[in-house]
Amino acid sequence: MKIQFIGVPMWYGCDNPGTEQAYDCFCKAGLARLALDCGHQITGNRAIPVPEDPDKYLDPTMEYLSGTTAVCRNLEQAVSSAYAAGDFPLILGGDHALSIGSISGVNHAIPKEELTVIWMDAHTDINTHESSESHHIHGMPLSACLGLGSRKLMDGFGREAIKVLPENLFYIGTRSVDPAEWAILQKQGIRCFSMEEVRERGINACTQELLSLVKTPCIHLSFDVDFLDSGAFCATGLPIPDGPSVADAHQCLSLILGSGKVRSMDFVEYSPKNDDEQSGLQVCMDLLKTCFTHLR
Ligand SMILES: [Mn+2]
Repeated sequence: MKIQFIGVPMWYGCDNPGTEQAYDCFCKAGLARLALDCGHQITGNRAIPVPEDPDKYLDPTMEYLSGTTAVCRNLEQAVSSAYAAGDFPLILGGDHALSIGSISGVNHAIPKEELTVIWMDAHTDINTHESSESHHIHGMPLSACLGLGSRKLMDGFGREAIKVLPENLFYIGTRSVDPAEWAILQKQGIRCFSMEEVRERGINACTQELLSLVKTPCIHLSFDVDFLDSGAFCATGLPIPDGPSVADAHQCLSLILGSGKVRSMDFVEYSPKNDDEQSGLQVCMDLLKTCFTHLR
């Protein structure tokens, strides 16, 4: 596979500096080498420019709106170009707000009827600007991609106003959901393999059922490191307990990437600031290695 690494050194969506250093850490820890050793080619490796000092309260319901949308527009272009070249864009965050840009970029090549999004995350990131209590945009990317929420996070992004259909969105590992988010999930009929279900049935059975429900030729996989149990991994802004083990994360990633349908991926929310011993970095590099091993 021809892979383009696209770094997104941004923290505006989580309002918590740290995640902007992740891409640099991955590069220095040998990201390119991992991909080459798995037989992939690297056709691009660069970071998206991030504006300095954007206005935090331009819109108080969406903090750092202008900075975040500026980054997402650049990212959209980069992902769209990678797709046009037949390459696999691997988007390395940065915080999870960047998915507005990555999914919008994919939308230039893949219409919503043909795209499935799999969200590996403790959270559902589907608040709107009205339901969010934190006003952090990293909790809103999916409402934006589904065409819910504020026009300011949707207008001008992608080829279609709606980039993902609710029947083509799947969650796994979920365990921290706001009441307003539950209401959206119910109303939209979105299938969520919650941690409760994963604990009961096992990661293998849940991931396999999820893949059996995918009806489209292409998958965008969005992996938030807070998917992992906080006891095993806490190098992120909002670590959440009772999540999957590191072994379960490897298993889940290997099955999804092994499906052969994943055409783009986000890897987000690693924060070196919360990783004094660099043990979290090693977990990230091992997970990325599993991705490269099974990507086809
Ligand atoms: Mn997330």
